Amino acid sequence: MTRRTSVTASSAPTTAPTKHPGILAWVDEIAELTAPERIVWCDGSRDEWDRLTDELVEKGTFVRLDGKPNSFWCVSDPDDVARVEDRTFICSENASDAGPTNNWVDPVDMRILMAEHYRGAMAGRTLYVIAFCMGPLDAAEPKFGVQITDSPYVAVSMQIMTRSGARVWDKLTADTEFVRCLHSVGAPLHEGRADVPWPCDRTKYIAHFPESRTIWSYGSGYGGNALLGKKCFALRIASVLGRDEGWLAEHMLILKLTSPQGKTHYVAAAFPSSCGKTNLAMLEPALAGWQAETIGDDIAWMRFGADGRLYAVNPEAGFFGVAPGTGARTNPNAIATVDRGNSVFTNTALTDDGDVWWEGLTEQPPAHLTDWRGNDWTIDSGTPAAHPNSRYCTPIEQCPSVAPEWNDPAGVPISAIFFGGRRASTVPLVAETFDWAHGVFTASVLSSETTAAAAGAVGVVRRDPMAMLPFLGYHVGDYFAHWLKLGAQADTAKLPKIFQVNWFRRGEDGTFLWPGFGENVRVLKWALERLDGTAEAEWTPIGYVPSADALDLTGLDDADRALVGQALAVDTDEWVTETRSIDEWFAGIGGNRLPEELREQLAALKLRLLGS
Ligand code: GTP
Ligand code: SPV
Ligand code: MN
Repeated sequence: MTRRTSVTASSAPTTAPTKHPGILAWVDEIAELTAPERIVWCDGSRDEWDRLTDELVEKGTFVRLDGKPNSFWCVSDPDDVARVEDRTFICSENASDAGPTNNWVDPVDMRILMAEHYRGAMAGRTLYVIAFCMGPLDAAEPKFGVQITDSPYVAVSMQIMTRSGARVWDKLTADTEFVRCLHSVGAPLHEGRADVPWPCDRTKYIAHFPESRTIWSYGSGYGGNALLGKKCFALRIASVLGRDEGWLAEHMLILKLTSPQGKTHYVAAAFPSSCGKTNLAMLEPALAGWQAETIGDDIAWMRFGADGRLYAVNPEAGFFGVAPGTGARTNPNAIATVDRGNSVFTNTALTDDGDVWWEGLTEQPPAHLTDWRGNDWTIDSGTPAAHPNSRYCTPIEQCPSVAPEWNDPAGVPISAIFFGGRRASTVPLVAETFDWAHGVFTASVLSSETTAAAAGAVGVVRRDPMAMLPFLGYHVGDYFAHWLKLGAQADTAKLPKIFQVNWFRRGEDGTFLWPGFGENVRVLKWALERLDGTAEAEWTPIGYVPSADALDLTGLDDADRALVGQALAVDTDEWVTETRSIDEWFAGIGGNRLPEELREQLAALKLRLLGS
């Protein structure tokens, strides 16, 4: 085992910037277990960023880009490109609290199992200690985390994605509560062993201990598995905090919309991974006079305010966005954000002049690229140059469409919530649910085709309730009950209206029926007009859909216009088939934890379908 020392050749801070006894004891304990060569306490400074990125370049993990200031390209191990849902565990004390949608292992067994993997795992490496805060630092009750990691890639990415460093250390008093986030790539550098650009282990565990607010991640360096503030803390652990404290942690974007008349609304939208949140959050409206501003693109924490309205904050400080499909036409705000630099690109392609490229960035690829596997690439290669789940990591403050209130600790009041997925058939472009309970039902049966954001098959339809299937920290039936209860306690008139959307319905030729992206503002406009009671709608068994000419199609291409009717259609036969699959989904949740109200909602839907 390599000896641990507190001396280092670099200028990295090796003395603890905190007197928090819990943090000091925990770091000692983990260092004892994992045996790193040195410990570095991260201060979140520009000096630290420069030191770490220089080290990553020297190691061959990062390539400094010529095309963007202070930006880096890297490729992962080809087997470490996405979240690993089958290796993700909710280790609640009782198996039944993890529910039927999560993998469960007894917490004591898991600790023993993982401790064996962690033993000596950081040999030859640096243990970084990162203090971070999810949400605004001046929130009434800021939510802190401390991540231990042996990955400088993670340390750099956490600087972008969270509020971290000295400003957080300064806030941690001796008794501040924090979520313990332990991460190792699981690749010890024993004496004489050479490092690789992307160390990781074939065996991976992403484990959550909800009762002790602890996360143990082992074996992967990929975003959602390794940047523990994100899905592990801000969704899985936070959903448990929200259950206990009466709020919601959701896989949602937050968007500010201002009409040509100057009326502002904030909306939230939940779509499964790689189904359009970032793009809607940065939308460039196709309708003249509308303004869209970004508050968050992936996670929303929502609680009812003293005035009875539901307020949302973005707990993150950066975007970890899907690169493919992002171009000047589809998402100019994302392109402008990364063009300002200070960004990390993972598993995209590299151009010969030192910039990044991915499918959809430009219509024509450059003549020659280095692909995400590090190989020469030309159009004749027959494989994608960028991995379909390649990502950019970039600060939210650089986004030209960022709303000034993105960092407001009070959050923003939500007028409408949209739930959507990728469905080639059945689900119409938009439908307004009848009320909160029907909206919760609709969200509880949300479904989508799987994407490259998680390892495994792509394109398989599955239920993804509230777009939270992979991110729930507790029993899905209890989660539905929590949603219903919050609505029942609230003032009905102040509850957000709930809508279902589908940008991904396809025609018989297999192409999308709706142009999407900036054109989605037409759907948002109709929804906001429904709040004011000014837009026409038709009753269908699944909710209200826009009447023939209620969607504003001004300026829409004739070819697209011709398909809107098909995109909006609600087909009774398709929905009857859908209810059979919903039957199976509900049956799998188990009778005693599925709220009766949702069972009644399903029965009511079946009756409406029978009568239509
Ligand atoms: P995560 O970061 O994985 O949670 O994903 P996300 O929900 O933020 O998805 P994102 O906005 O990154 O979109 C994923 C993919 O869907 C990208 O390739 C987009 O180009 C594509 N996409 C987004 N919005 C639309 C749309 O309105 N229509 C179509 N056809 N594609 C879209
Ligand atoms: C997702 O998969 O939903 C993401 C990317 O937003 S990750 O942070 O890796 O989970
Ligand atoms: Mn996501």
